[in-house]
Amino acid sequence: MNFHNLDDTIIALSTPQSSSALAVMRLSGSFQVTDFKRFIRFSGPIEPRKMKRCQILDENARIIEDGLLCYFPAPHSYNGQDILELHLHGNPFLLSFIIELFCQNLAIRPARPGEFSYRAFANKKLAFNQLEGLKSLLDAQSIYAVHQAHGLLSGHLTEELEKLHDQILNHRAHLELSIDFSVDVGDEQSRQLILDSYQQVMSTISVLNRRAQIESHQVLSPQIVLYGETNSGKSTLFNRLLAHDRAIVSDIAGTTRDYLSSSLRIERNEYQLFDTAGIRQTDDAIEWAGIEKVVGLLKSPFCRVLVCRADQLVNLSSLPYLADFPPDLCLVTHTDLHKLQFMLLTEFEFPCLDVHRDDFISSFEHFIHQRFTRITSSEPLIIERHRQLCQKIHQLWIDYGDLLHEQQDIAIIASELAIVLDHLAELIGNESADDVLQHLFSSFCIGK
Ligand SMILES: Nc1nc2c(ncn2[C@@H]2O[C@H](COP(=O)(O)OP(=O)(O)O)[C@@H](O)[C@H]2O)c(=O)[nH]1
Ligand SMILES: [Mg+2]
Repeated sequence: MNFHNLDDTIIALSTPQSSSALAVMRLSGSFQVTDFKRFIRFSGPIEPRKMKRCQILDENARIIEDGLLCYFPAPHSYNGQDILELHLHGNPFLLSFIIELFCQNLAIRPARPGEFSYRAFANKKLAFNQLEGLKSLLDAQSIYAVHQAHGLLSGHLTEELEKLHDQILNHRAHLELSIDFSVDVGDEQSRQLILDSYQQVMSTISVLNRRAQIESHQVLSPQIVLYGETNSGKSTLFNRLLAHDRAIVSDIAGTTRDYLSSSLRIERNEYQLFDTAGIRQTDDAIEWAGIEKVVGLLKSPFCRVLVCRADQLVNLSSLPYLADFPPDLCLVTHTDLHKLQFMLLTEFEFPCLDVHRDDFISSFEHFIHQRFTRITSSEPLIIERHRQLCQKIHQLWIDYGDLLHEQQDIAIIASELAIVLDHLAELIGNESADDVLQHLFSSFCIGK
């Protein structure tokens, strides 16, 4: 890691560097609060984890700030070191001044991004998965993400993975037993034990693999993309769903070129709703660039919503892009002009909603919410690194199973098993490679 000595005393603002009523500054290292008495004044003894009034003094012992301090002595602190929190007024100028003052006059240096938490990791206060949970909690944009982040923080995933690790060790024990004592136990019986324990591990890994199939952005920042022919009524619907005139509506085909997006809140979840350029053959380079962007958006959104005029439903199957981008829902427009043929709707594999029905908005919201609930009920993994490793372990376990069934040489089988265990150790994360650690901590803010 690129952090300096873990024993240095570091300082940083834990709250944003902007005007606010209050701000929290934190110091971490190995110290007594009295070490800073020239600049931090207080009276009487300090009780750990209790707020106490204090004044901050400058080099000439003039009071420059009046606030509260709270001392968390090692090892019972967030990161296992001595931590001092200063609760001050949120004046960015004054806060920078205080940090500079301390760094110039005391053996203190500014913290790097994520350095407080890195120390928690180094002191085994937080496992790597928990740190990833902490990061997701700081970034969470949906209540689902908040719950998942708390699950990671409280170590649920780590527990599950450790159980899987035990299952694999149990399987390995059967394997070793069969090598050592197969004559006693009986070849058939010991082989059955190996295959049974293999299957047991397989069912745990399969659950994880299913959870790893859903791309995390689908539940962290779910996108609803309106797409379809020009003049089908996408922009009209976009405005109607947002309840304000955001997009230009016109009967001139090709009006929407660059896509528009806006937040849409449905039942405590925030979605990004996209209005896009109509998909058609065109010689206009700018319109074509817009269409290429639509294709990008349609690759894996949370929900593809096709917008189609009632009189064009009969030709729906001839639309070339539907094979690559099948809709999850179709909104049928212009039903005020053209009668909707209900028989036609039964031919489609996706549900259709008539936008001129009185209950259209509530039906649409219900559909979206149900879909979100269904996807999240399988508890998709929200960290990309976890998804990739789970998929990899699943594949490795299948390959390992082939070797077992083929009754390959035991040395080959054992080395394949060791590879699976290595990947699992990486997923649990306690022995993560330096570059993985570096990546995570550099994405933390300063002061975390
Ligand atoms: N009669 C009727 N006109 C509509 C309906 N939806 C949209 N329009 C009109 O169709 C034209 C194209 O609509 P627009 O929303 O810009 O389509 P887009 O190209 O898909 O974004 C505009 O003149 C709209 O007023 C509808 O359901 N019924
Ligand atoms: Mg439009």
